[in-house]
Amino acid sequence: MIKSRICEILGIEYPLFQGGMAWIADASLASAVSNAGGLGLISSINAGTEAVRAEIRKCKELTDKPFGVNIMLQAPNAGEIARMVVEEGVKILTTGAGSPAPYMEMWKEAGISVIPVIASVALALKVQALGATAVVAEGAESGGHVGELHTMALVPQVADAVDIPVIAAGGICDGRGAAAAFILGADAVQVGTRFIAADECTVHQNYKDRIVKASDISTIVTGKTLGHPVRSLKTPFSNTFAKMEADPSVKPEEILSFGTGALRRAVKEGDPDGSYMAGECAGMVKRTEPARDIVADIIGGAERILSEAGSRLV
Ligand code: TUI
Repeated sequence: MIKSRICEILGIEYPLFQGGMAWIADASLASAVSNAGGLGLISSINAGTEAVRAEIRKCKELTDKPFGVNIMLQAPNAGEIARMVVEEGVKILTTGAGSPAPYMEMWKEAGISVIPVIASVALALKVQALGATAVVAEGAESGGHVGELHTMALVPQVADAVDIPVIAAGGICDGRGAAAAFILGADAVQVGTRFIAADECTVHQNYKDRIVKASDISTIVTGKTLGHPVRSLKTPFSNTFAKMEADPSVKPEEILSFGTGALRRAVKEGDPDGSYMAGECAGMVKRTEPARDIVADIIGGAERILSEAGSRLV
């Protein structure tokens, strides 16, 4: 099976991260992915700092393999979470939606491997200089908060610019995407959307159903006018959100307050008027299945494709 330098650095079997999806990535999903040989990640976006602490403790019970926490840096409790993960002895962190600079010294002193999610070469270079262990280069095909560049152009430019390992994210869902990412210079891949359909993912069944039913054109990016572009499934919610953005008489605060709590309602209640964040590859997710099968399909598929690539192309 495929391995790369990141496997040795983090003590994982396969170069596959599970995205630390807000409200979605909990101990159940993260431990299942870690037990399958990938890197499971718990999201810091949950019902407060103590709820995240509880997920970390639960994950320690459910797996003896490495796992990490994704810290959403724009959250109001980001500082509190940053200290809590040190108290809990978390050894691997990814960060998203901002620069982790304010916390790097504290985390490095605690011996934590810090892997920021970045969407540009400039931030990749900055975090490398600050001592990041690796970077996740996340293209705008991904779900949730997105940058401007897409995976195909972002990953090779980041791989050329930094010496530390690069984990490719955005639009990767199966062995084909993973093989492509490795060829672009990535040392590993991060997959989010497909893991929403994992049996061990605890989201409401309506969320899973929507992912499995999605097509290639089922997602939309809203929030650009607010400076917070977010990719989600097209729903009555995203439709109204986009209409509010296009209407000059609607104030930004009104739009923000309309969006507040919408992701949590989708994840926990399956609310048809919620926000179903998902990446462009939702259309490729055909079924629910155990996390172990998803890991095996992506890694096994990439290995097969890479070994056959030479003969296919002559
Ligand atoms: O963070 C993500 N994806 C997310 S966070 C999230 S939570 C949320 N909830 C409700 C509404 C909106 C969001 C859902 N999805 N991905 C990692 C990521 N980070 N993508 C892009 C970036 C990024 C962008 C700009 C990282 C750094 C950056 O630069 C900031 C700087 O200071 O230079």
